[in-house]
Amino acid sequence: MTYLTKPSLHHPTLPKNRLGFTRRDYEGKVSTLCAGCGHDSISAALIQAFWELNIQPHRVAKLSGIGCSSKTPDYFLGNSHGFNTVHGRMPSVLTGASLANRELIYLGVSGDGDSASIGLGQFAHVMRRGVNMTYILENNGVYGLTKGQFSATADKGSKAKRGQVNADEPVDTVSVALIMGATFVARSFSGDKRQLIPLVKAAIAHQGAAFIDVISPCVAFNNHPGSTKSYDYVREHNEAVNRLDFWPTREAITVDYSEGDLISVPQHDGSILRLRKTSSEYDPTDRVKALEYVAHHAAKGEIITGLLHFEENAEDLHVHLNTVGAPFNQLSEKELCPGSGMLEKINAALR
Ligand SMILES: Cc1ncc(C[n+]2csc(CCOP(=O)(O)OP(=O)(O)O)c2C)c(N)n1
Ligand code: SF4
Ligand SMILES: [Mg+2]
Repeated sequence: MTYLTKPSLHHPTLPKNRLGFTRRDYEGKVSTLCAGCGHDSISAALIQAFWELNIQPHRVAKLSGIGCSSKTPDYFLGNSHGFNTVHGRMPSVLTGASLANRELIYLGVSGDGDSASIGLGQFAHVMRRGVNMTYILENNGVYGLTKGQFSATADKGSKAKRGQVNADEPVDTVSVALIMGATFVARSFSGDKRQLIPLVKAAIAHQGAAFIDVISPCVAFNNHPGSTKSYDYVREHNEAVNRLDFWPTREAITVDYSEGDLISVPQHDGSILRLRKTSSEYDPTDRVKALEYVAHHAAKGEIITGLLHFEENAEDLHVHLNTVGAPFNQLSEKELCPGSGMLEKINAALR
């Protein structure tokens, strides 16, 4: 047996969201990952975020590539649509699905091996095209599923479990996303759910390419002294530049911060992000400065986390392409195949 289905019994006193669902309704199968794997904490954060946002599970489409990280969509949102693609190809399959039906909420889940090596090209293009999605990269610096080889995000000088030292420069996926024009870019840590859950909620509300690089230690192959992706290392070197709070429209804002430290950002759906700055010099609206800040602190061995960049009035691929609003499966044959006359017209316009 390769997976275990969870029993569907519900305790009557479990808290329910506005739709009447408990957190159990957002869970999936029993995880087969190693006990303590950071990826399981990310699945738990996703369950919590979707439950708190009162999103009907059938409105979500989860897509992934390969690796332990890409297995995780089986462990949350069991009542959603899912597509486990092949190595590094999740972004193009997700782009196609999004173009065919913009009414679903798209969640891409990937690993550092999946996204930063064979999938680097697809990762870059899905960011620059502004595909409306939340892209979660579960970053442990190794190929966990194939027994712990260094991945392209492993830091130069980082030590493998058996002592080999990584000589290659790392691919910093946050910097790639920033350079490629992603309109929501964040970094977080699987061990910090207070930071991760609001970031996920805000990314889902964002209209455009939202990217969260989540450092997610691999307890089997990359959690030893000398690794820069271990629980201890990340806890010691984590510098959060801000803390986020997220309010769906219908809820009153109850927390009060001093105005100097606060940025309020309305989202396209009317929800509000509130960013409490923990670093007075950090401005998440300035893409170039964000790049510089992340690189400057990485050189000192610091891992900068929080909402690193956002564009308030972001546009997505549908706006860029002026696509039709209705999902393709709701269009008639006449609308989908307008006939040879129309094809001739298009061809004539291209001559
Ligand atoms: C085309 C292709 N090449 C190689 C593999 C072998 N492979 C399986 S998982 C994996 C690495 C996954 O690493 P990562 O994305 O970091 O996921 P993790 O297991 O660390 O979460 C590789 C190379 C594959 N499945 N397909
Ligand atoms: S091998 Fe590493 S990444 Fe894979 S489940 Fe185990 S701890 Fe997680
Ligand atoms: Mg990995």
